[in-house]
Amino acid sequence: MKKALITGGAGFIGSNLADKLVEDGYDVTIVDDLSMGLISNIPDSKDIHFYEKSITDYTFMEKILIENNFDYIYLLAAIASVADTIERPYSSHLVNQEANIRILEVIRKNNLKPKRVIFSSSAAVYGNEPTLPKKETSSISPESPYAIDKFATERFVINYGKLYGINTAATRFFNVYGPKQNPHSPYSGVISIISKSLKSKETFTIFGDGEQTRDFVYIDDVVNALIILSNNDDAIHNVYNVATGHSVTLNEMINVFEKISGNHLNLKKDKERVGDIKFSKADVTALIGLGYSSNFDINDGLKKYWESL
Ligand code: UD2
Repeated sequence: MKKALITGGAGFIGSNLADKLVEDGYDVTIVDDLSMGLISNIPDSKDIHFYEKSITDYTFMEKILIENNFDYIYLLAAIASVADTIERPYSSHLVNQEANIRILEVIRKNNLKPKRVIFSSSAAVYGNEPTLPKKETSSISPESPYAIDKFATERFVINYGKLYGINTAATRFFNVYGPKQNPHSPYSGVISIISKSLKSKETFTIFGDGEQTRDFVYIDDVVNALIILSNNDDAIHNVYNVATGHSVTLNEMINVFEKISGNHLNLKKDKERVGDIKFSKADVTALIGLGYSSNFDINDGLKKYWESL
């Protein structure tokens, strides 16, 4: 039985990945301190082993890594809110960077040989530099502590791989949406916030004119991308945008969502969010080269998401 570790496995992306790995017959260990994740996200299965621990508990992490000798390691635990990292740059750094490097150190010093270690980086690394679409080779401009830690850790992960012979890879997620994204956090993705407003008839606040664009990618595409990166050796020591390669404006997305749900969204406008990126879109040619295709455009993704709710 293949053994996988998912840090942040009670979170949005991690728990969806856990669902898929369990379905595919993996033995899955989840480490999550439940600071953002929810225990209810974790699939109920005898093949899941859940530890309510922070990845900054180095003694625990070392023990679990050595004892289990995982085949696949998914580094998804993070302080995922950009705003939160601006409030507490050092304590978030300890999670978003330091703890991940400690994991790499345990792997290096104990000569562990996982088939893959995948770190989740972010489109945030591209910052406000306006050239689109973003390729993995585009210039980067990490501006928040979040983006700086994501970029630096991504480099550590890739180069630890090259220097010490570890099979590492990294993803740069664009705007991921789908089931299990916690809509109650003010920093949650805009689509989950809108879904909550559509259901409860609460007013949704749109920041700016709604003409900002995003490359919204459905969670099933993201999980599929993680599986491809796990199984295709060409992915080793490379970083990949994970997105659809298409973008829509917020206004367009809201239109589609209203049609699908059959509900009207009560809207109010507020000023543009400080530091908001106006336009975003990924080039996913590199990931397509590994066999990926995005199966959910915004229409299909929102439909599946709404049905799941
Ligand atoms: C995404 C990531 C963030 C970081 C960033 C890098 C998510 C949830 N966040 O931020 O972690 O990687 O990309 O660029 O994926 N909006 C509203 N009303 C709301 C909430 C949001 O109008 O109540 C707008 C917001 O101002 C932005 C757009 O919707 O223009 C998308 O916001 P978001 O928070 O979902 O994602 P983003 O792209 O700011």
